[in-house]
Amino acid sequence: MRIDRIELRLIEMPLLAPFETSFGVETVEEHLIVRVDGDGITGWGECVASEGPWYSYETNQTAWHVLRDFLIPFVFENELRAPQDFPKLAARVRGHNMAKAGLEAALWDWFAKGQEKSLAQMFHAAQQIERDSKIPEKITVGVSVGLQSSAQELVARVRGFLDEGYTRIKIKIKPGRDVELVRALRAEFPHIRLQVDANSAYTLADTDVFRAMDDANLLLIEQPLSNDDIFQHIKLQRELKTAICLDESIHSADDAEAALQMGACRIINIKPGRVGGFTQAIKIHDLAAQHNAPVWCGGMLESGIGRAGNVAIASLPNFTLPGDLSASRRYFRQDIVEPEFQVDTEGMMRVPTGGGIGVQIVMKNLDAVTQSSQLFRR
Ligand code: OSB
Ligand code: MG
Repeated sequence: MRIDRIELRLIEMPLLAPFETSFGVETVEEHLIVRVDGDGITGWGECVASEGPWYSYETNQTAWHVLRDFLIPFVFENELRAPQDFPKLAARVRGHNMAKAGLEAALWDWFAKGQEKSLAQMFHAAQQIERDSKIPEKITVGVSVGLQSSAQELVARVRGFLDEGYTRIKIKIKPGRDVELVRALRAEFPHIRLQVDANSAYTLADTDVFRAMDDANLLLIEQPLSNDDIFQHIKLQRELKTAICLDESIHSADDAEAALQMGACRIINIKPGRVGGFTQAIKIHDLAAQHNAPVWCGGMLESGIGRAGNVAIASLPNFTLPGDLSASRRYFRQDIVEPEFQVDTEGMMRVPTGGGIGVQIVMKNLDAVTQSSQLFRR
């Protein structure tokens, strides 16, 4: 069992519609694809850093540098017996969780294919709670809707997604475009599962904004205050009935424990990329279960490669809230995997059952979106 070739690609996939958040607008999704080869098996992973350091400090350029100069050599200089061996080696690198997670994902796929198991089977075997839990055939998924030009436009967009079958809607908010949007949606759709995501755009001085939406029956308020903050979220959560959910602030199971134990949030958004990979994501899932805190899987507008891993991890038992896992068509004209991810009329998505990520890479589509690539050998 030995990996002797690793390839990095920078890909650019145009989004069907611009995605606007409190930190900016994206029109093209730029990610890194990691391919590992050895023993006749190929593993694939996606690194969810972006073109700019807006959501986190990582960019595709920092991820490429950290992968090329540090993380890829770790794989060539050591014998890995399981995917969980990689984060132990990678721990020597401080931070750069997205770079780590992209390579770890490719290793999980490679090991899973070697054992003829699906990623969902691998993750269920690795978790510590409910070891005998069954892998669901399908999971309930949601859609994350970016800021629109007006409240009416947002209502129309949301109606479209509800008509497609989605049963949980998340909207992005930013100062000046918040309570009004929640009110407009509640007037049209009083009973839908609705939540908001601020992407760190507010301060404690804005507490009244959140009080004003506290009676709107929201599932949660995601990352209202500063990225990396725990302390101020404790103060805000004390003022609200609605659960706070942390995204940007949680980089590890230790962060999750601090936040849950001290009451900074009641729910955690798990993004494998943000926490350094599936190994750490499973630890957070287990820890949250011990705290009776629900988790759900966040998204980074992934291609089908990253989406496959997210869907597999979202099949674990404590992922009790629908994730930001939408159909390939919600993002892109054409995905780079086959079959594409689809959502049925009940708002559910199938969990792949094939080996590893359980979807095939469409090489001509991948080649068409590749901007640059580099090959590394043991
Ligand atoms: O905060 O959850 C977020 C996309 C890019 C960066 C941050 C976030 C998001 C999303 C998109 O909300 C979710 C998806 O992939 O559909
Ligand atoms: Mg978020």
